[in-house]
Amino acid sequence: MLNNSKIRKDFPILNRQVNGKPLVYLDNAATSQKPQVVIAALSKFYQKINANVHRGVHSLSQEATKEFEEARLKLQKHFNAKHTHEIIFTRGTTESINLVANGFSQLLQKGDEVLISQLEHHSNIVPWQLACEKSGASLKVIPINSKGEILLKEFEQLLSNKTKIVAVNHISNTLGTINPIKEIITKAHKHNAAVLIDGAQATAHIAIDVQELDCDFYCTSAHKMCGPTGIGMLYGKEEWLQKIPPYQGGGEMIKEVTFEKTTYADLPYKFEAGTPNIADAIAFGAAIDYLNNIGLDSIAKYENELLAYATQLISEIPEVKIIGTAQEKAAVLSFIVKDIHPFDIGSIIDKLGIAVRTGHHCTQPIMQFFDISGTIRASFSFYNTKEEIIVFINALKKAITMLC
Ligand code: C6P
Repeated sequence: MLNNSKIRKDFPILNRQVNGKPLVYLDNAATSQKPQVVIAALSKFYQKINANVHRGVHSLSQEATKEFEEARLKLQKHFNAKHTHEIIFTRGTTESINLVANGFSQLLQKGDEVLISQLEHHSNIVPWQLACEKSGASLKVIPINSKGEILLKEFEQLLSNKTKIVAVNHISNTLGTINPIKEIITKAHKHNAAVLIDGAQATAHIAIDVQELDCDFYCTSAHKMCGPTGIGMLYGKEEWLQKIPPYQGGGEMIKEVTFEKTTYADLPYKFEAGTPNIADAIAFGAAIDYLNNIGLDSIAKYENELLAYATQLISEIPEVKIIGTAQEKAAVLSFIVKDIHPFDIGSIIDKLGIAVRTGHHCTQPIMQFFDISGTIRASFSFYNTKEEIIVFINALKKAITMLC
């Protein structure tokens, strides 16, 4: 059982007021709040350990290097990668996907196909459009149904020996749909296509085992997992990371440089040009420890209860229509209110201390599918409470009375 009132004390920000009201933070899909242990890991690094990594013979640099590489080891263990060098530190999911798409742009040829789904975040669309533009490959889109679920039959029909990579999200940030990625990976592999999973919305809610999934790439951002912004992870199978060319050039990613030719460093450094985001990588490790101490299974169970509760209460409001009603859903509740602009609802409830996201959520193709301009999105975390959901629902009712 998750001890929610104890957990809330770990998050200093949850004590603050916004617009004179206690903060009710329901924008967890955008970014999560940070527990004190993560804040402390950051400040400890700068107060006691700060030095560049992999460069100095001096003790401080060696200490910083040790902590930085220990964070990589934590990620390897947490995601069950086979090798530590399969974990690349990036700025976040967006950079992880760009790294792979940029690499693939040099492997793809005219006639090849890249498959993504209608459910993707712009971060898992635009890099592939760029890769297709560069290489002459074509981008194909797996359709969804009116609940916001990927159509697996249509996916199978799109797969062929032309498919070189399938890139789909694990959980939709806009609808909360949990995609059947294991099935998608198995089917894609039958056609020898690589699979990239955009796990930005999944890793704070579901325990991920990349070997069990057998995905070729898995991407996430620390800031969605109670960790800092500006740091994330690309997991890649060793053979793929060997195959794709470096993403950026600079220090750290080289073996030998002459004006005639440069040879690249071994994995993972081939993909980590320049001074890395050392403090944030270490704090990412602290965030993973924190989540594991609570337990991802308990987190998922508790968040599912919050989602069911909020869904039940919001369904009783006649003006509300939920967008995204997949069978398998994470704690994301997107909805519209008649023809009222989502921004207007968001602004009114913000005055009451409630933080939700409004708009297209960087998924314009989902909005086009549902023929809407945007939604109001409440996304829940394990530090939210049923009482906060009641405050949110009451505020929403108030906004509806004002606007309808
Ligand atoms: N979604 C949201 O409010 P970055 O910005 O690189 O950390 O993550 C990008 C990203 C990629 N894929 C998915 C499924 C995501 O949800 C996100 C980030 C936030 O929904 C900010 S747009």
